[in-house]
Amino acid sequence: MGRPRLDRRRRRGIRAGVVGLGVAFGLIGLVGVIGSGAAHALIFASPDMEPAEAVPPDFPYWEHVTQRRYQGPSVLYLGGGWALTARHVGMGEVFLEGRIFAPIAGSQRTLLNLDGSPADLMVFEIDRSEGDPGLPLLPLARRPVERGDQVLLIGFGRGRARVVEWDADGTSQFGFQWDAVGRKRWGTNRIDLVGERVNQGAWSTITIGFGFDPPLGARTTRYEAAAATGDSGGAVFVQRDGTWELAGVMTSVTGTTGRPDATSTYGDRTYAADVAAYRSEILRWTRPACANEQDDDGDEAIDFPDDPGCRDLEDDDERDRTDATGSGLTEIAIALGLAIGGALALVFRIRQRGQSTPSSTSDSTAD
Ligand SMILES: [Ca+2]
Ligand SMILES: [Ca+2]
Ligand SMILES: [Ca+2]
Repeated sequence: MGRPRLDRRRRRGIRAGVVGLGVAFGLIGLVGVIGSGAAHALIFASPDMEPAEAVPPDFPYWEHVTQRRYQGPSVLYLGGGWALTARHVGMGEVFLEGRIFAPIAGSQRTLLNLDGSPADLMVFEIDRSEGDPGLPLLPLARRPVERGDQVLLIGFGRGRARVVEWDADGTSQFGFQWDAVGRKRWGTNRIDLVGERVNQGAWSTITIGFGFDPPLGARTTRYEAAAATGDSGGAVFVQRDGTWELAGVMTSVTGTTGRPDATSTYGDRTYAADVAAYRSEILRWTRPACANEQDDDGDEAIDFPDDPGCRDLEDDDERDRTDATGSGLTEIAIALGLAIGGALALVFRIRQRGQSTPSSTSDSTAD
């Protein structure tokens, strides 16, 4: 990770943070995958704020959060053969249900903002020719989270190693140095800001963000955590009406200057791409016709189970069997129309001939 800057220089700070989260330390993250892992992904506000359970209770999408095979940052499986991650993570082989799935060359799409500029967010398709991971479609948040919403974070980032202290303008500061390995863990936080545009090089991303609060703070959550290297591409989930929805994809962190590299401190902020802002484009690229929330066949019924042409959510054609028969009828009707046209033409020709024959007969008679 480069040197983060203060908020006034947030853009530079975010750029530096992004490199740290996803790419520069990615190879070290792989060590964490192989290693025996006493470590924790995400940085927790205190050791007793780390969850005891390996998987969040009553959470159905744990397996959808996975990682790239080689560089180790996080990748989200959307179901239906498509993966979502930060653009700076990029596409690659991913682990799902204990197997490795290769990406399909040329399938990657960088998601765009309404003004056409690219965001730090991308989708790519995985090769399922040797079997489907068998995971359901991941629900995507329809509306952005709001300030104060509690969120669940899941990523493959580095964990918290030791406390480090440094001097900043004459006052002693402390933080938590990141360990050398990444591992899949979960934590919580509370949304502090929404709709902030984060610019990083060529990418401009609509984000949601949350601060890293100390234990016992007024806004501190039970498993308060911040992102670290390797959490790029990791998930931010929100629960609404009993359903978990993907609300964000973690992309970057910002913090104050002067700290040692690879260190988190209270007040740091984690940013995630706002999934609600990119939802329609994600659906357009990644969802079959029966799950894309569009009326693809113009019968005013949308998707499974409302459109009777949809066998299931993975069906890529909203036209149903009746429609297929209908097209058969259309062909028959066209054929009949041609036949009728031919008959009419024939009758016409006969009548022409019939008319002309007497006249010619008449003529010839006249001859
Ligand atoms: Ca549809
Ligand atoms: Ca339809
Ligand atoms: Ca239909």
